[in-house]
Amino acid sequence: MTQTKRALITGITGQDGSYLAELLLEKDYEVHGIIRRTSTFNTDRIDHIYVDPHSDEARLFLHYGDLNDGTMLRRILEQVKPDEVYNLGAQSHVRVSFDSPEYTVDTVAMGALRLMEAIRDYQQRTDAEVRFYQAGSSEMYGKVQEIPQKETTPFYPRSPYACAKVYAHWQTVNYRESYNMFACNGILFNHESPRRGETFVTRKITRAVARIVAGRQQSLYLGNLDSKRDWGYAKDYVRAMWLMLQQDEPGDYVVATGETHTIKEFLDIAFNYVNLDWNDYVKFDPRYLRPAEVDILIGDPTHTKAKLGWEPSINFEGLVKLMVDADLEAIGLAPMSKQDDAATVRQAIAGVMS
Ligand code: NDP
Ligand code: GDR
Repeated sequence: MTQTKRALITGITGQDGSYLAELLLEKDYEVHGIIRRTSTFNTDRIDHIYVDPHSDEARLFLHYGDLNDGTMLRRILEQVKPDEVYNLGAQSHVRVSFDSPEYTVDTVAMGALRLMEAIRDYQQRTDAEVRFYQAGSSEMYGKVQEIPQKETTPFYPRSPYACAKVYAHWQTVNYRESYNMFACNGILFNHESPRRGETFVTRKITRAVARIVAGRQQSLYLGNLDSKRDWGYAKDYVRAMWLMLQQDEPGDYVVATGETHTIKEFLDIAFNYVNLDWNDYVKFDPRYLRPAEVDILIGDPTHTKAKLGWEPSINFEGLVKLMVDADLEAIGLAPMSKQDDAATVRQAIAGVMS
């Protein structure tokens, strides 16, 4: 009989944490997540997989903790005794990191260090192997050095967030080389889903599309529409994280689609899908510009595909439509994919506008 594996996830309430928890439960893991204490519940993304821990069925357990609190991390590690740790927790908004650099760096850079130190001590004391995944980002590439970006492309971070991720990346390499830890860096390019936070540009757009269709919003304020991103689907990307920790040797992996698109192209598909023209709704607000922008990201996933056998399941257009459909449904409208013709949407708009 195989023994149940235990995984510990920081950032389990986030987009990726929720998909990863789902995937690991499907694979019969016992899943433990670190959540922050909040004055109201913020577990919406994982409520559907949560079972009362008093039940024999429970395989998902939540622990209060914070990446900024090393004592709690150590305590949770001792308690959970995980086989795998996925460090997904972060202040993950690039624009916000310019406003709040100290907090961002403390969570993203020092948080990763605190967690790795806790694992190092736990491993040394118990002799148990703990496999570690660090959520690295294409933002680390920042200012263009090479296109497409791959594992060997030099980093040139352009925000406090990206600098902190570079620190965490190199500490992960160091813990692997210094302490023989099974530590992997995923260098993940932008990945989106209906669970994407509402202030990231993709979800901001698809949510606005649904609200405009429902007559609840008239304008959408955005910043730079010319930057290019390599957008994939979050559900595919958490599969790559898991695969990294199942290999014989630890390593670093670029996870990307290999395609890049502007924000304008995203707007085109999202608004055209509901037969609207984004030029009629989108307005510029300089508040959403960054002091330094990352102009173009496009990843080369060749190594990851060959080594992990990983493939993305959905293309750019499919992703945008999936997100618009989910936001239409969330607001109580029929998704476009289930409508016979787009006239229904025009009727819906006419209905709510009249
Ligand atoms: P989200 O912003 O959706 O989720 C972030 C998670 O981190 C939330 O669960 C949040 O908790 C938690 N968190 C924030 N601060 C702390 C803290 N101090 N201590 C513990 N937990 C904390 O991010 P994603 O799911 O999109 O991304 C997951 C990881 O992958 C992040 O590290 C991100 O930087 C990285 N990444 C993401 C990419 C993407 O395109 N999505 C691409 C590359 C890397 P709470 O709910 O309480 O706020
Ligand atoms: P990013 O994602 O910074 O790439 O980081 P985001 O969606 O925030 O920005 C993408 C691009 O869109 C432009 N943009 C806007 N962005 C936001 N958020 N809001 C706007 O109104 C707006 N208008 C234009 C931005 O300038 C930028 O060029 C995401 C995060 O998930 C990180 O945690 C992760 O590491 C990287 O992806 C890979």
